[in-house]
Amino acid sequence: MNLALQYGKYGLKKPTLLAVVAGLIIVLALVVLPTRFSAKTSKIALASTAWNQTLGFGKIFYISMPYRTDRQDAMNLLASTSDLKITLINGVDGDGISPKAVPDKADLRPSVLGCWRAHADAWRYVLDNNLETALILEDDIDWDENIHQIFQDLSLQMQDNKLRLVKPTAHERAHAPYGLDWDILFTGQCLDSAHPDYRDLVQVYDDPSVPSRESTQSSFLDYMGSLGVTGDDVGKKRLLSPAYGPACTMGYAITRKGAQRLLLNLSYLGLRGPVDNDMAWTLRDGKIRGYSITPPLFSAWRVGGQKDSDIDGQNLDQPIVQNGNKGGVSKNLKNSARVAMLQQLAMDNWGDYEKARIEVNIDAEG
Ligand SMILES: *[C@@H]1O[C@H](CO)[C@@H](O)[C@H](O)[C@H]1NC(C)=O
Ligand SMILES: CC(=O)N[C@H]1CO[C@H](CO)[C@@H](O)[C@@H]1O
Repeated sequence: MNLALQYGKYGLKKPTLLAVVAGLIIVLALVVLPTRFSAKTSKIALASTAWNQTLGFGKIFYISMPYRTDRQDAMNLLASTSDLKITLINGVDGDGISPKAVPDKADLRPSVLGCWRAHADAWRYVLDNNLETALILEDDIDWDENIHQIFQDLSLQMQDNKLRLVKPTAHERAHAPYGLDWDILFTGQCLDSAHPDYRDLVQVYDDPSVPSRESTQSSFLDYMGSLGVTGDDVGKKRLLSPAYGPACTMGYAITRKGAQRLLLNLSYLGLRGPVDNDMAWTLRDGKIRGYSITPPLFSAWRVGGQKDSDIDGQNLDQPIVQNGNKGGVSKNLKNSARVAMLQQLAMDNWGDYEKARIEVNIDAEG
């Protein structure tokens, strides 16, 4: 029996079989591998926009009362040491808002109303300036010194994440480091809760900058536990999950669509409570799509005393703590950028001259 006959049993001639195998190898080498490879490299290239001065967002805003020049100094200084460009949105004095301009149903203290107004101004700016995304921060916060790397890792997770309902569009693949399938992305909440029926919707990923268990607030440990992240994973993993009950607005990003939905439900149609509460109610109602990052990436910097709040009765009964910024603390961060900044800018000018002088003398003697 010759070979040709043997292959003939399977309806193939030897040369044909070889050609098919060779063809498959060539197709794999020329088409499949490079496409997969280039999809991966373009994902990485897009994620690397997190290294630009606005972390890959259209703009970074921070909200600050005009009179809190101390906090504005601090935010500009901190941003500069992290290579970030931040744009001031003026905080609003609620007493100055005309009753005619107060949204329907809003029955809020002036300071709480003013807080809502400043956030609404930021949403408006996004529409007015045709931004696709913006990150909105408050003026009393801290972040990790590896903020760019943290956002690059987040971008790699978000570009094609498993919470998405539709595949990313060509535009998103080319230009949107965090995708555009969400309205609001909570990156600086002070607590959150998961939708009881959707606990399977969570993307868990490694991040070397995650704070240890000891540095993580118990509300976040509880939240992570409710989504199955416990034990040794605490202190190693971050979670991307649907926002359902977030509180606080120390840092969140919005898309253009998000700015529209917020202005619709939290201005045009009325306002049911403080801005963060109404955001959470709107998320629960399912009228807006949000994601949360846990542990969060922005955290309050607390110095103690009166300076810590411009909202809660302005804490005027409390003293002004001297040495506040030097003794301040923030939670949920592994490497506080405010602490790192002191190191980064520290110097010993005369000590340096002294060392140089000693070296010159040693050289001269040698
Ligand atoms: C950073 O990248 C984003 C996304 O490409 C872009 O919209 C933004 O303008 C960039 N920021 C700066 C300061 O170049
Ligand atoms: C203030 C206001 O009207 N908010 C609305 C936001 O959307 C939900 C769901 O449609 C309504 O129930 C709220 O009343």
